[in-house]
Amino acid sequence: MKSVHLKEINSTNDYVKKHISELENLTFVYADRQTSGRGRLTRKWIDSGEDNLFLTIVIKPTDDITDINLYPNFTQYLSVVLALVLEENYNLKPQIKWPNDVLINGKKVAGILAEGTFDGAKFRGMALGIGVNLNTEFKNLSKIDKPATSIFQETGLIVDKQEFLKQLYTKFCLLYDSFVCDGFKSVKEIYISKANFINRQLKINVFDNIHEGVAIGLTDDGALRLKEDEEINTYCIGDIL
Ligand code: BT5
Repeated sequence: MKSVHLKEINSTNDYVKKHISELENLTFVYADRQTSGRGRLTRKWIDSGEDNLFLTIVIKPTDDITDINLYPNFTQYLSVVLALVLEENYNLKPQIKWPNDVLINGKKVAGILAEGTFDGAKFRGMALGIGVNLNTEFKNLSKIDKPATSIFQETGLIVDKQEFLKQLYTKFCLLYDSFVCDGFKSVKEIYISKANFINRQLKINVFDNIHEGVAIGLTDDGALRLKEDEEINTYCIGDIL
């Protein structure tokens, strides 16, 4: 595994964006402490201690990625990879909440944030960030503003961070070639088998516009198909409320 281990950093995504030219594709950059972890928009990612994971995977443009439309799907790809790791190694039943939150028993165990980096108009690469609550205890989970959990909270087992990183890296690489070749379609079936929103009445927020309907499925590109009254609309970005 190509990796960079940092003691403390503001954000592993910022580190990767800053150092993108010297970092190799698929390097795993992780930090023990993250002082300004970010979520989407202006949201924050809470660091509840160094026995949790703050990781950014370096994705660079390579010859095997021929379709630039693949990049937005990396977050959904990573949510599937993580869900499989949780299921196969920790005997958990993870759920995926569109587009890429991973939950256990309805509580968020991980968040994913991808950010592109450009030189003018030239795409230099992507910082594919993920925070996973490995060992957060209940008293710290309860300080988070939305329902949150950790692997430790769900299993009672202390998670070895190095072991977890290895499991994530192995699964990420195992499914990578078919993902690069076929895109979201290659993991769509697994994603849907873990999706907790299909056939449910939902409200989604898309750039501060609320849409309401029944989630009837996903497109081959990972966009949500929402039946609103008699219309079916597809959304490639948004938040389930
Ligand atoms: C995310 O945003 O869930 C993406 C989080 C990505 C974090 C990683 S850590 C490594 C890398 N470096 C960074 O700076 N970021 C990435 P979003 O969908 O916007 O959700 C953010 C919301 O999740 C917050 O507003 C809280 O409600 C909740 N939250 C924050 N910290 C949490 C935690 N530790 N566990 C569970 N939920 C949390």
